[in-house]
Amino acid sequence: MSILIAILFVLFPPEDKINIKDAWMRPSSEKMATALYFVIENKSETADTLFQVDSDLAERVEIHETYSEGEMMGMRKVNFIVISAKSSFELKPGAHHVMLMKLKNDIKDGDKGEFILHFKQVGEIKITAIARKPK
Ligand SMILES: [Cu+2]
Repeated sequence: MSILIAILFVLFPPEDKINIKDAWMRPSSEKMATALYFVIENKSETADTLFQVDSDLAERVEIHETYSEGEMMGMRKVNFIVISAKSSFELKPGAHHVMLMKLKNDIKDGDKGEFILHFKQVGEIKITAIARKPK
């Protein structure tokens, strides 16, 4: 039986339930802030929740949303992002993003940074983001 399972595993490797694509961040300077963006693909049959992001690049890391009230545009902290089953969610300029505050070093075009994303269902996912200007 276990041989059969092993063969099936080789023929049909389990797909990652959560897939992170196109991770990038804006170049910025020490002590300043910047934002991290990426696409979350949820291929599973259940919703998942991103509730924390860790990074050594900044003193503080928060998940933010952008809002507008009349003429006023701003951003504020949210505690989590829910990604519905079989759907994807894009963090992008003018919308949800991960805010990096009080950067420990300059981030220049082409620099890479590592982040750990914490999800309720799948746990930790480590990603690498590249610094570039918005397209
Ligand atoms: Cu922000």
